[in-house]
Amino acid sequence: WQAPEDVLYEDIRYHRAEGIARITINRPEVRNAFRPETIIELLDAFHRAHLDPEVGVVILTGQGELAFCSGGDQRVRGDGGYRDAAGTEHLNVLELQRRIRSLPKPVVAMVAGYAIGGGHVLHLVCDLSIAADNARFGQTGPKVGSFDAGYGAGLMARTVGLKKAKEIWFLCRQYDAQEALAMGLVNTVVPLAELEATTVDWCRRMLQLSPTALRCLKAAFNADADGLAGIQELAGNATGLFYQTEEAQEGRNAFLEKRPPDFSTYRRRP
Ligand code: 2NE
Repeated sequence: WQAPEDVLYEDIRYHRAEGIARITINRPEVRNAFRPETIIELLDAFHRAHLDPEVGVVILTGQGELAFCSGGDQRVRGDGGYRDAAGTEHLNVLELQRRIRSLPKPVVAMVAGYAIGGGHVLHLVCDLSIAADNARFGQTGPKVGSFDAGYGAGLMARTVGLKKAKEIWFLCRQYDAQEALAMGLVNTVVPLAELEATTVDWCRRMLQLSPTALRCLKAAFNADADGLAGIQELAGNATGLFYQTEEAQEGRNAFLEKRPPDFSTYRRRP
């Protein structure tokens, strides 16, 4: 048993219990739209979940039943990005997308209500998406003068196929949960009343599994789409595992003991 941990933020909530970190966008009055400060808090929360050895799985969700996230807060959109309180314009949600991808633990989007615009891309970059039957998905960029030509386009195409991805972006339609399931945009659809229980059940199942295997698999799934940064994630796991071998430790020990390394006992495996 671990003590629950709650961390105080303004725009989001962070709660950890039973190895699960739950990160909730808490701006229901704007359908959980994000402003730059929301993203700064989310970056911090995901970093916290990354570093916490007690956390094995992360849930990203929105407060309430009406929305997961409706994307960038249009009220603070300036001419070159989203304005923070000091007037600086940001597109820092892109950094958050990368952080979710590079977090070496599964991230599950728990979606009730709208996942729209930049909020839709946020669920897309999560490893798994569990949708309530009231969930609605879509991009609005071309309607509101915006687009996401990074993961929003490329990962979308890898997820639902090129034709469907173009339809999503070119028509700016909304799709219900069953349509999203049919196109492979979400993993499952459950009644709204069962959303939380199902999500926690899926998380508990993953917590039973090898964390190293899940970590390496996540990096493997991301590697090609993420280019050298993706290969770096995957390769970093190999380095971390190699460091745990006597062979690697012989190199370190020899340096510290100021002697030549002796790798002669380590066999070349086929
Ligand atoms: C999300 C959606 C479909 C919900 O519709 P509905 O009918 O359920 O609610 P309603 O009345 O539209 O919204 C409730 C309140 O939330 C605000 C609304 O203005 C409204 O406020 P009041 O009238 O009550 O004062 N609200 C909702 N979304 C907001 C937003 N994103 N920013 C600020 N206020 C918002 C419907 O609300 C909708 O379509 N929302 C807009 C979705 C959208 O276009 N998002 C931006 C896409 S661009 C983006 O996210 C992006 C990007 O493309 C690239 C980089 C970074 C960001």
